[in-house]
Amino acid sequence: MKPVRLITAALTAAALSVPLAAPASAAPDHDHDHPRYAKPGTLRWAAPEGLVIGTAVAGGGHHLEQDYPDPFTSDGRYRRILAREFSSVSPENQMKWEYLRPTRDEYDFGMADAIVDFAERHGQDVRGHTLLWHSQNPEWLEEGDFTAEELREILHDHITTVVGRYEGRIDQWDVANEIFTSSGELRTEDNIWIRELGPGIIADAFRWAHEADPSAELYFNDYGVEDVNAKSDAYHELVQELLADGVPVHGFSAQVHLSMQYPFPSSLEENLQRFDDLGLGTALTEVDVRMRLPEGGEPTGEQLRTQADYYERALNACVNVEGCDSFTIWGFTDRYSWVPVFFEGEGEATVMDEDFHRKPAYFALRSSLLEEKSDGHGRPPWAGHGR
Ligand code: 9MR
Repeated sequence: MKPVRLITAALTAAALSVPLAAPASAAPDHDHDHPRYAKPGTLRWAAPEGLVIGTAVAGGGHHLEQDYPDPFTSDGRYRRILAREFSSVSPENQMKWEYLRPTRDEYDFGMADAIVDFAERHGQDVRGHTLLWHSQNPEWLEEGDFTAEELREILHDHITTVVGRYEGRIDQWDVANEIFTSSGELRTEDNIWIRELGPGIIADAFRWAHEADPSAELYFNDYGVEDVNAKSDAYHELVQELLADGVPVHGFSAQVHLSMQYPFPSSLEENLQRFDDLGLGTALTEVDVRMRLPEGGEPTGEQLRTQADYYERALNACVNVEGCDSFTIWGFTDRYSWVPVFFEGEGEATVMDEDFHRKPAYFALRSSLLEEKSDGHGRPPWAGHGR
């Protein structure tokens, strides 16, 4: 195999005033609610012990086609709120294959390193997203003419290199993302790994990730699995098979991209609970609640109240399940949300408006968190960890 070149200087460290240091090997002690980080009045401050409140870190993907510069590196106000409000971050695009792998022989860790460094400086967890997916793969991979043996080696090298680089620094990895269709069939056509290497590659991906970082919690992550339904049933079955085979699977997460056109997924808690009952951690990883906007683009008061209610119910489902230890929203400001770019006529899906003003959904989350904290329903220290 050719030597692999690491590009870390691609992102100017000076511009970020972040040293591009080699990753530490020991797991940091995340002091999420240390007063130095968790200022009174913020979401992370309101959160009960054992539950992290996360957000996606805007950059890459749809942002590249917008008329603003990279939010994470260029928007000071955005960065301040990111640090202040949240105790966990998920790179929105910056750890996907198309970002990390410009060519077969190169890794570009510039942005991923910057996010992990940022998180450490602000006492935040990191959720790594994602290692095995059918989407946002580079062309050299999707269009390449590789043998099965070569593809296996490419995936092994990727997982070993990426997970190993952040050993002890990434708390949860979305190892396999969106591997089932809505009817609960494995994506044997559009997922290159499953198509070319067979379903057994899923177990291998978890094994390789575990070898590279035994302290990271390894997750299945998907959308449309909020309710008990055919798709979440498929995960429930697969996970039991893998656990019986001793495969290191530690968690199941629902993305929770909701639309107010549809009723709230009322069996969310029941669904998380049945994975919890298998001994898995659970998490909500990409929560947002979009709405159809009236003429003029401004949501009505009633729409904002309904949205707040959806957010609150999603949070409560997680809070009520003991091992659900991470509640992450997919961006915190409408300024940078993926929603209007992907759904014509819909938007306003996040908890802050375009000018970072907090919406009813923000306050609903905060008061629910506070209530939970003051009720003394602090979550046991083992919640979601190494059970
Ligand atoms: O928010 C991401 C956006 O910037 C990208 O353009 C898009 C491309 O697929 O991916 C978005 O994030 C997705 C996430 O990685 C997986 N779950 C669905 C998310 C929304 O599409």
